[in-house]
Amino acid sequence: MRKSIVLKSAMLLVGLVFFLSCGTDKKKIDYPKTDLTTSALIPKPLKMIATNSAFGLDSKTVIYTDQNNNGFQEVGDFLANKIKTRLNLEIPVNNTADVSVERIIYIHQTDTLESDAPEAYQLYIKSDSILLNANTAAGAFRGIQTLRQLIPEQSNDTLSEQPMWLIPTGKIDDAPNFEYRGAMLDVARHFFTVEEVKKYIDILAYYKYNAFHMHLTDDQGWRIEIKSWPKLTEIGGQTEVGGGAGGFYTQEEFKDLVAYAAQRHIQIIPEVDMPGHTNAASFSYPILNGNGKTLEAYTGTHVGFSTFDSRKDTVYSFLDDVIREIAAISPSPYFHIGGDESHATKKSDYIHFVEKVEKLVQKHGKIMVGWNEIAQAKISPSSVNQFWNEPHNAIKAAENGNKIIMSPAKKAYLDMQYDSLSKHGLHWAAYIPVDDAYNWDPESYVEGLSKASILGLEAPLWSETISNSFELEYLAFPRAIGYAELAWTPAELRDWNDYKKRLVGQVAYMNYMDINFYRTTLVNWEK
Ligand code: TNX
Repeated sequence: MRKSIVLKSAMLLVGLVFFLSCGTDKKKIDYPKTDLTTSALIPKPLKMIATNSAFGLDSKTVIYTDQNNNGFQEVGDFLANKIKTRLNLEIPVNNTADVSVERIIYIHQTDTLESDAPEAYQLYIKSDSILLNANTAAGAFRGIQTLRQLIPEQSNDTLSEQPMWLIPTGKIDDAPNFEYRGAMLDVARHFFTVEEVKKYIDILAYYKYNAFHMHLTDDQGWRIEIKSWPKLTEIGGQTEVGGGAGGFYTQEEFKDLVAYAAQRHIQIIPEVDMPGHTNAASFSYPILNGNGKTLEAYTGTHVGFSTFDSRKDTVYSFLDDVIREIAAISPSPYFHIGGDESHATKKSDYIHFVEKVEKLVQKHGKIMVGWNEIAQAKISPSSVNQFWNEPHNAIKAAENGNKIIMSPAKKAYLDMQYDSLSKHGLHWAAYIPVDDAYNWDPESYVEGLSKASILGLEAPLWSETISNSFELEYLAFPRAIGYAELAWTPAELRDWNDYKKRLVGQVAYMNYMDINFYRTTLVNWEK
């Protein structure tokens, strides 16, 4: 079966190449000299070789993909779609009807790459063809982001009768350093609409992120519909920091977000934060409350005052329902239980709670993820620990066999201000200017933590001080672009001065996407 698919693809390719070489009216184009290795690619690929000519992307270009129901066709469609909206250029996908074809982009499944990482890819860019090889559709998808970044803003209108965008020729061999490359958005402190979330996901995809963690609940709001406990959103969804209207996602809307992300080969990891950070839940259903105090809606920014009653069976019946309903609409293998800053929960209650909730998460077929405090409990080695502030808990978790997601607040928190003049953000962990955000190594940040224990990197964006895309983007960009490189590119290939230049190369995209990025003076944006 497999062999016949490979054979079919190979024959198609041979046919295409033959077809191209037979084109009688094919013009020889005198491409200008290029240098692939100086392209403004972020994350920087593992290996690049320049062959100094160009591929002319124009209306005589077509995309072909494997058509074996393996997701490659969708990747081709995605590329064609982006080319259409960005360049106003219509490129057919897997449609051989048009005989004036002169150049092809062929997106091909192969098992012959140097790397067997699912997201590895290889790009051969020649004058009349681009061959993108990948192990999986996810790899092909990462590869087309590289290709998108290679398409210049301006077309060259002198080389042919129609506009032509020149892509430098050469070879790229690429694979990610970490399998988990995430960003988190807190939609609980302030609500973000489906459209706002989609815009963020779209930008993250361009920089090869593959995980989007949604902090769906906190003291100030509950943002996901739970059909068996409707007051969570009827009451708990109606508040946010500062007294605004809040909001929530229906399960249909959440599924829509999951599908949108999946189309970009990004998984959405849902987080229900507990046993602390639960005022909105307990205010909706007071039976859950464990802090003994009178409940009120909370619209401030303090943490650590709320807790579920970890000794009450009802709490676990409730969580069984919540986790079941979310797990049913969430294809990610992970379910995040929060577990941070439970200052109002007695330590013994906290441990009891985490151990019981881990069982519920597993019962619904998911791997538990929690903030670094969960290492205090006795949890299974398969669970994942997200390091934010306590290295000893990350080390303890690693010793227990847990994988670690690196999110050190002092380096990776997107809600930290750039400096004391920053319009939005907090600074309890640090000020994080754009160079500091880039100049550290997730692999050696926690002494004694080996690479084998690190699942990857995640950049959290807490939303106490931001409430819309404009403010979100001010904090996230350009730093989130740097974190994409820290997660993808190995340390020995990273260099701030080189990165800075490539970051300037992102301005065209950021302007096109209308991203309100922070114009740090550390970077010469004018160049
Ligand atoms: C700490 S980091 C928190 C959040 C806040 C954030 C603000 C973590 C696991 N908990 O509740 O929003 O600081 O920077």
